[in-house]
Amino acid sequence: MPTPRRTQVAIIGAGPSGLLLGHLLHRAGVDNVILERRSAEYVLGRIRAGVLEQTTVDLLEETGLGARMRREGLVHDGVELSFGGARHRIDFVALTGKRVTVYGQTEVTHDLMDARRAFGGETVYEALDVALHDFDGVTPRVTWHDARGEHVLDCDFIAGCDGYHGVSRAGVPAASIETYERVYRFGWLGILSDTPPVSPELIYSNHARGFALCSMRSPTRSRYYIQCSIDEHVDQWSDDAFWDELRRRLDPHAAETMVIGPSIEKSIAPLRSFVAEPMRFGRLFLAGDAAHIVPPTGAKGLNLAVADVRYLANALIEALAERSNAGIDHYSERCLRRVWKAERFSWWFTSLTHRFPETGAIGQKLQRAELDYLVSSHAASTAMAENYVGLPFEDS
Ligand code: FAS
Ligand code: PHB
Repeated sequence: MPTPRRTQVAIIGAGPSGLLLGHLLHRAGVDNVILERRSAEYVLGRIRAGVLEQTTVDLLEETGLGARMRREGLVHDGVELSFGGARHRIDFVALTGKRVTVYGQTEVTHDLMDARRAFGGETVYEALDVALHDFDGVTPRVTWHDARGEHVLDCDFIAGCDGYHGVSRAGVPAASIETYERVYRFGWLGILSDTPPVSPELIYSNHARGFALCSMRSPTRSRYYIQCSIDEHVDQWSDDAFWDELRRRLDPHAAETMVIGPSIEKSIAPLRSFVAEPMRFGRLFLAGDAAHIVPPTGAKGLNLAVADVRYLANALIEALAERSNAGIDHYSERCLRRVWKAERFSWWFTSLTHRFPETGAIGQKLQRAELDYLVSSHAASTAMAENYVGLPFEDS
């Protein structure tokens, strides 16, 4: 067996959760190593989230990651809901005093990678067969192999930041974990195109043919989604077929003014609501998609991951620097309070905007009634807005 190396925190996964945790720990002088199954190029090639809550923006700014986001991020004061052939604006600033920032997850990941490279943080890419050992004791260990051979890493703590399909949650004994899951019978067909966005703010559309979302990455790059059947394959959708279907699901003005062009990325994402409880197992802590998944309708996935990592970094720093276990003992309970509120909002907003054929004609009528109420009631609009812009952190 190779000679074991040692670090304080072994982080599994170099997505936004793992990279941000490594960044926050490094800033506090906590040594950490990240193990990532894929290459850096592969990680950057995944097109994911687009909307950052104010709390996420503030954390990135406070920790030296805000320069490019300030330059290139698009600050939005509201969103539009499209139904019945018309658009209705939800004014975040008037209702909550807060905004959101459109800045793609790819860019956040890029900034995190650049920061890690600048401080010389170690990320092992293409680390294969990562395995977690003895995290229920006091000497956790991680093993893997790569092009250089077999590796052993001893550590004080392991952070499972390896997403829904990762090895960390899978390594927890079934008797120690409870999971809650709802799989939706549809997916999101997403397209990225170098075309100007159809509207300066996002448009969420409830239409008899199905949900559609108009988003963006910059003034010259758009991101669009349409609800599709989960058993469809992306190869079944030509660009022309996508643009035709998208325009049929939007109000006449958007449909007529939309600039279309060739897709530079096109993929189908499944939708699910998923939570694993608890999020801590001895010296193993789950964060981000490794512990929970939300349907992307509420733009919560990435923001929830950031909130977990903020709590986890503070807890591990307290345990390692101040020898206090208060933070790690409360980590799971503190994260799950926020997680379940985001799960509820994401489920509610998905239920309100998507087609559910099994609910029949009355289902559409009830959705329309709730949408009419939502846009005409200050209380209902405020409730939607304060969840969308992000609930405050609970540090008690
Ligand atoms: P990630 O899944 O991003 O990262 C986990 C990392 O761990 C990956 O790099 C993976 O390669 C690595 N890994 C996995 N197994 C490993 C192993 N055994 N060993 C080592 N490494 C391993 N959220 C939104 O808000 N809006 C959206 O539109 C949106 N769209 C999405 C589309 C898709 C297809 C998916 C899957 C998610 C989407 N999300 C969206 C949610 C997404 O943004 C996540 O919330 C975000 O990526 C969470 O980041 P991480 O927790 O770091 O998980
Ligand atoms: C995106 O721009 O990718 C995006 C925006 C809002 C969502 C989901 C995805 O709710």
